[in-house]
Amino acid sequence: DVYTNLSHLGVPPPPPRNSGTGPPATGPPLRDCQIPSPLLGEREIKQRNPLVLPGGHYRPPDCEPRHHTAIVVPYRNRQIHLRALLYHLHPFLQRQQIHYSIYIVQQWGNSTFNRAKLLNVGVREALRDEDWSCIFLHDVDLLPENDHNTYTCHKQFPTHLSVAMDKFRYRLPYTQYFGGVSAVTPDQYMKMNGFPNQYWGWGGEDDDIAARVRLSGMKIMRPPVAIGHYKMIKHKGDRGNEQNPRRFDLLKRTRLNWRSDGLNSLTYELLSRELEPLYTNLTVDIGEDP
Ligand code: UDH
Ligand code: NGS
Repeated sequence: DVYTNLSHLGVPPPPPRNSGTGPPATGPPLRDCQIPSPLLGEREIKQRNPLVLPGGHYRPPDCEPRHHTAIVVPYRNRQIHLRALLYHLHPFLQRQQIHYSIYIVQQWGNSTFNRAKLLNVGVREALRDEDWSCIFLHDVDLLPENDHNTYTCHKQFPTHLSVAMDKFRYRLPYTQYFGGVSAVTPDQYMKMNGFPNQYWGWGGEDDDIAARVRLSGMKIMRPPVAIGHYKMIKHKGDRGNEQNPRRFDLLKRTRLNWRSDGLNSLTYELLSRELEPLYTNLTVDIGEDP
């Protein structure tokens, strides 16, 4: 310790410092902080968002909202990511004065994950609740970083929002990329016959959705790269969502299949619909890869 070496020069010893492991210098000793921190729970997030109603529903209290947006999140077994998303998204959407609800569409069971089919279920169930003017399709691990990235829809065409993700060094990885966060109006969704139901496992379903946009006579709108910034919470691949080896074959056939596979061929069983304090929890049996 440098002070010990200076004591012979008359330099007074330092005040006792909190070493980080022992008790603090004054007052009674503090108890160890709990792990995991109890301040990170959904109850605490609810306290920070007192105007959010059961089901994760919010309406600006002091003005008539111009936008009515449902946020649909395909989900299974990502609790830490879900908390971070709720912590971040509720205040973000309230700052934008949007009337919104958050829907978590949870795939029941252990069959291979099917992101696009869960999105179809989410859109259909959200539209049972309200006449949403815009539906956001939102991965659980993506946090918008710019308040001016508004969670609203373009009147004519589907929008891709996550154009600059940190993991792609804030650039689009390729021109047709449509993964992460996107948005459609109910009309646009209908026009493209929703999303494919046949992509079990990781990859390709977002490319199929992008192809549907084009095949149904629309194009993709995007915010400027400087606005569409997202942070992705780092994670490894999930068990039950291994790369889909059939994705390249399926993509070759989007042009033939998009009219017959999608919203108009969707079947599922809704097992429960719970109004949690911060979101609507839809648990759904979507079957399995035949
Ligand atoms: N999802 C779940 N649970 C799962 C799988 C996927 O909730 O078990 C949802 C979640 O909303 C996720 C989205 O589906 O954000 C997309 O899945 P993903 O995060 O696996 O896709 P992404 O392309 O990650 O973001 C690729 C796998 C990362 C492997 C990296 C190894 N280097
Ligand atoms: C493409 C995938 C997309 C995926 C994108 C980014 O290759 O589904 O990479 O992946 N398409 C196919 O596999 C056909 S990422 O870097 O996030 O792992 O979204």
